[in-house]
Amino acid sequence: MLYKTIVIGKSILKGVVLKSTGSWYIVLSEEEKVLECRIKGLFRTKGIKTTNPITVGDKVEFELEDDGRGVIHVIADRKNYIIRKSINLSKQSHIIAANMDQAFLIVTLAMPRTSTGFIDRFLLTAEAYHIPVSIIFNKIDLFDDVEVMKKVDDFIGVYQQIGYNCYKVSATQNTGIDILKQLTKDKTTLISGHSGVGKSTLINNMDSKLDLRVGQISDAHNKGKHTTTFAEMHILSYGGFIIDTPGIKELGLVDMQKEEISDYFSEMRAIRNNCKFNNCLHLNEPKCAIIAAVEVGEIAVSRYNSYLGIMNGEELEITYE
Ligand SMILES: Nc1nc2c(ncn2[C@@H]2O[C@H](COP(=O)(O)OP(=O)(O)O)[C@@H](O)[C@H]2O)c(=O)[nH]1
Ligand SMILES: [Mg+2]
Ligand SMILES: [Zn+2]
Repeated sequence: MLYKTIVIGKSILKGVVLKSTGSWYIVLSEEEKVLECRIKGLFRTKGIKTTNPITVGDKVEFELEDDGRGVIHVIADRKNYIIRKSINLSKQSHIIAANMDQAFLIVTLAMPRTSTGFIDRFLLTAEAYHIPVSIIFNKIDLFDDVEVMKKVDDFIGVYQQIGYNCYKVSATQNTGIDILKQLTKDKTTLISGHSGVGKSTLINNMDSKLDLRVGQISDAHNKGKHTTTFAEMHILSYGGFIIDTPGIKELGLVDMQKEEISDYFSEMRAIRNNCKFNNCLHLNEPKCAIIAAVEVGEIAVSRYNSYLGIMNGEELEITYE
């Protein structure tokens, strides 16, 4: 009698990466099990040198090993991703997260103050990656004075006017949290913003099942203490995912030409065809529609200054972190 060796094919499972801990990845399988996985083979991201082959939000296929852990062998094409430039000279980028439906930029106008330069760079990056952004102004409880609130509203008005949805919230007073729950339900949402703006506090309030570590702001320098180091995707108990990011110093732009930059400022994109020269960089060219719009107040001076800063290749100075 002939015996054949029967190899039982291991079943292929699908899941999404919740967290990376260096060589291990925490994956949520379609069966809603949280598993540890490692990778097999080389994975490269086209066009950029990255320090991490797999990122939070990646959709993967894996096989289960006998010890109950998985081996990832396929990463699905990414719908989008967002990167952070490396701080050293290796020119490598770190992919922060992939496959987002939207991003929330959490902004505070005090404790710590988020600069327009930072906001505008974030918006530019998100535009370039086609990620819709809502701007969440947190800590509005700090502005109980009518005069001060008027300044806050003027600031917000700049972004509303150019088409960004803006929300005023207070994580500590539970103001505006319900709308954030509605917006995030059944979506994958990247939460970004400097350390100390209240990202973790907000996420904890949106879903009481979550218990993220909340840092402290040191009174001495209004400094946001760095308590989160890696991006992590949290499962919302009411449906959807939240990606909490470390305090991002600056998002990296991949391969953006100077001529393209005004395309990612939505209010500039709308009128740039009215410039006299079709290769106008809107710096000091004659009959530039964008400079004219800044002069009559149709484009905010702060936005144009951010544009100039980016065109001049200025590194954004962030005084906290
Ligand atoms: N006044 C005020 N403080 C807040 C609010 N949200 C968060 N904080 C405080 O800001 C600090 C930083 O919060 P955290 O959630 O750790 O910020 P993260 O670094 O962005 O995650 C903590 O001391 C929070 O209690 C808010 O709406 N109002
Ligand atoms: Mg945090
Ligand atoms: Zn122009």
